Formats: sequence, structure tokens, C-alpha cells
Amino acid sequence: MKSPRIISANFVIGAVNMEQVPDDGLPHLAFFGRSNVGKSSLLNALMGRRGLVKVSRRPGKTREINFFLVNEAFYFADLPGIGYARVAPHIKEKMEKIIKDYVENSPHLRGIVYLIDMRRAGTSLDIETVNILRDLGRPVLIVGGKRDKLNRKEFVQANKDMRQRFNLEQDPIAVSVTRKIGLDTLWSSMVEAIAQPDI
Ligand SMILES: Nc1nc2c(ncn2[C@@H]2O[C@H](COP(=O)(O)OP(=O)(O)OP(=O)(O)O)[C@@H](O)[C@H]2O)c(=O)[nH]1
Ligand SMILES: [Mg+2]
Repeated sequence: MKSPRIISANFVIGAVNMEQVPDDGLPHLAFFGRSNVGKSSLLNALMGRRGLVKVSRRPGKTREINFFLVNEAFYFADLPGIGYARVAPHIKEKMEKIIKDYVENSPHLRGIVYLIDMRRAGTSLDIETVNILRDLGRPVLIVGGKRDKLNRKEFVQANKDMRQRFNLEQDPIAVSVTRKIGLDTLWSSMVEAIAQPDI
């Protein structure tokens, strides 16, 4: 499948609590993963809007859930990156509370695209987080990011490691924003997830 035509993509709100999370009945798809893994860059690439999502020079900068309305049909949620040690503890606590509230309680969240830096093929924090999301009953789509940083041999090994670490039956979707690899494949899986009826 080719990527759908993006007719409109707009920033809606940076939500810091559940009251601010869009609740108009349209489905949500969230993007999650370690800080600096490339979530915001991937969102820009998927929406075909270069500067819509702020790409961090300093990791850990995104501290709220940023919602983008796409084609007036669904929302992309850019979740704050996890695992960034230099964020002050009180901010970290807040950050974790909004993620937890949203992931546990949003009735419109259809699934989570969990992005992993393929060079590390999933850290213990990634494994732990994915297990929590799965235990909550949330569909998780594991995506390997920064594919351009790996040579052929490293790529083969990373796929093997990711399959084992995340119990995948096949190789994860691998993407590169800089080389525009895997975006159509990712879109197909996302469109499927978005089409699921509300639980
Ligand atoms: N080589 C390469 N670099 C990438 C790719 N995607 C993102 N980057 C770079 O990785 C850095 C972090 O990208 P972001 O998109 O801000 O990462 P993030 O996951 O949103 O980070 P937080 O908001 O801090 O959680 C930036 O310097 C990007 O240019 C990719 O596919 N390949
Ligand atoms: Mg970001």
C-alpha cells in the first residue's frame, strides 16, 4: 500500500492532563519510545510536514502529549520520550503520570507504535515498557528506527535480537526517516490499527 494522501495535518494541543486529551470520538494512534529515538521526526515524515512536530536538539524536551489531527479523521499522539536521565525528578514524575493516565484510560487509543533504535535493538527499558503496554491490553507495533545507521550484517543481527526480545513472529518494520525507508509499510499497519472499532 502507498501512504495515504495527507490532505490536512494540524497540531491540536499539547496535553498535560487527561482533560486536555481530544475526546471527540475520533481514533488515536500513539508514538512512544526512548528519548531521541526519532518519534517526532517519524511523525513529520508520515504526515509529510517537515516542521510540524518539533525535533529535539536536546533530548527529553517533549514533556506533554502532542496531538495532531490528520485528514480530520484520526489523531497522532506524540508521547514524551522515556529514559532520559537528565530530566528533573519532579518533571519526570509528571511526565510519567500523563503517559500512564493516557495509556491506561484513553477509550480512543487504538494502538501504540513503539519505536526502537535498531542500533541497540531494544534495551531493558524498552522491553519492560513494551511488556507493561501489552499487559494493559494495548496493541503494540514494534518499529525499528534509524535503519540507515546499520550495515547489512548489523541489520540482520538487529532483526534477530528484536524478534527474540519482543517475541515477534516476523522481523519488525524497519524505518529510516533520513532515507525514507519503510514509511509505506508502516502506513499499511497503522491504517489497519486505526480501522479497529473502539473497545
Ligand atoms: N540517521 C537518522 N537520524 C534520525 C532518524 N530519525 C531521527 N533522527 C535524528 O535523531 C534525533 C532525535 O530525533 P527526534 O525525532 O527529536 O526524537 P524523539 O524520539 O522525538 O525525541 P524526544 O522528543 O526527546 O523523545 C534528531 O537529531 C533526528 O534528526 C533516522 O531515521 N535516521
Ligand atoms: Mg520528540
